[in-house]
Amino acid sequence: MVTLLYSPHLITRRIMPENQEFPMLSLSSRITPEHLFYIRNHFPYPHVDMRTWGLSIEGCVNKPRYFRYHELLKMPQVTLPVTLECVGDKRSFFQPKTRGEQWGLGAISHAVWTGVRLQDLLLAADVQRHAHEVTFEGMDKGVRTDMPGVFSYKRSLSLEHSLHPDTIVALYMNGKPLPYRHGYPARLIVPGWYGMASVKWLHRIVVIEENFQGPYQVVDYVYDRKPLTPSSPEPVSTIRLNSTIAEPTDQEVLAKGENWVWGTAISGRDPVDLVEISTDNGNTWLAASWMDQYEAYSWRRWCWKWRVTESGTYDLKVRAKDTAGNMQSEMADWNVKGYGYNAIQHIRVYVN
Ligand SMILES: Nc1nc2c(c(=O)[nH]1)N[C@H]1C(S)=C(S)[C@@H](COP(=O)(O)O)O[C@H]1N2
Ligand SMILES: [Mo]
Repeated sequence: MVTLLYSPHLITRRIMPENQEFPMLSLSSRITPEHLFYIRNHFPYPHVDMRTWGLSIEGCVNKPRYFRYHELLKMPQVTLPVTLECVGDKRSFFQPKTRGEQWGLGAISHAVWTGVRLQDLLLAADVQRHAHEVTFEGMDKGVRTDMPGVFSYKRSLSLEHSLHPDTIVALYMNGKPLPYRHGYPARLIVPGWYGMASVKWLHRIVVIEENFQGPYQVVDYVYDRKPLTPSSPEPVSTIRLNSTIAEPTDQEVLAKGENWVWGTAISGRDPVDLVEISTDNGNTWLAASWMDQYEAYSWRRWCWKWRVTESGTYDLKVRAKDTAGNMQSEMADWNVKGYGYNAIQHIRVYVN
């Protein structure tokens, strides 16, 4: 059984379990090719045996169901482009440092996902009236350092969100069956939310009457800002407004003349409608151009032609604005687990 796949094209942040990020420098197409798509695992890869695999729908339902893979493939399919971003993306930029994988810029990637609406599966199981949440269990499991026991990777969503037409059980990524590392044979895709919601190697869906209290729901993936006085911390949900310079990279040396600055912008809330670049450490800003159309749930590439006539040291910054008037800020929203870093990115380049 393969337990480690280890792509040489990615930047490794942890070997076991395997955690690797997309090198933002390799951004060329809007869609991230499979071999460059970031990988975020809590546990070793699970063993998947397709002779016995099925997706069960249980709990507060009148008709418990068990869908075999070929049955899911035959159901009506929807296709959605969705950017996945780990909420730990850019964690290494937090000051003071926080624990966890020290992700740089690339715990984020974009793919086109095809699969079955979760709604269709839940309707087929006939959800009972008193249902409140839906839990999603992956086949991977392991131990934690903070509590005894063996845990599956398991998350929940509200019933309402589970019935949203864009919440899907994906079977394909970029037109091919889901790669094993990305959750084959089936994974949840929760568009607009940070990646932890999109449970890979999905095999059991349980409809429940209460609030799910598993550790990947209430211990991890909450913005914990006051470790000493925990006042019901806010759960992580949608992707925050963010923008990233893919090229040039920090500390790079450029030649005088025309240089392209380019990268991505994203928000899981209101659409991003402006990206601005500064080459003087934030004193003046100029609008970048879009390389991609707006598409819901998707990052958008931008570019900016920089004509540099004088050699020297330049402090470049990028910031995004959304249609609701929000703008990225200079200060990161520091929290204990290092989640949701979206402060304005700052790089230094040297022009010779
Ligand atoms: N079963 C399972 N699903 C999971 C995880 C996991 O460890 N196990 N990690 C989650 C997290 S934190 C992220 S960011 C995304 C990463 O998806 P990817 O590895 O396909 O990029 O998967 C989510 N789904
Ligand atoms: Mo994540």
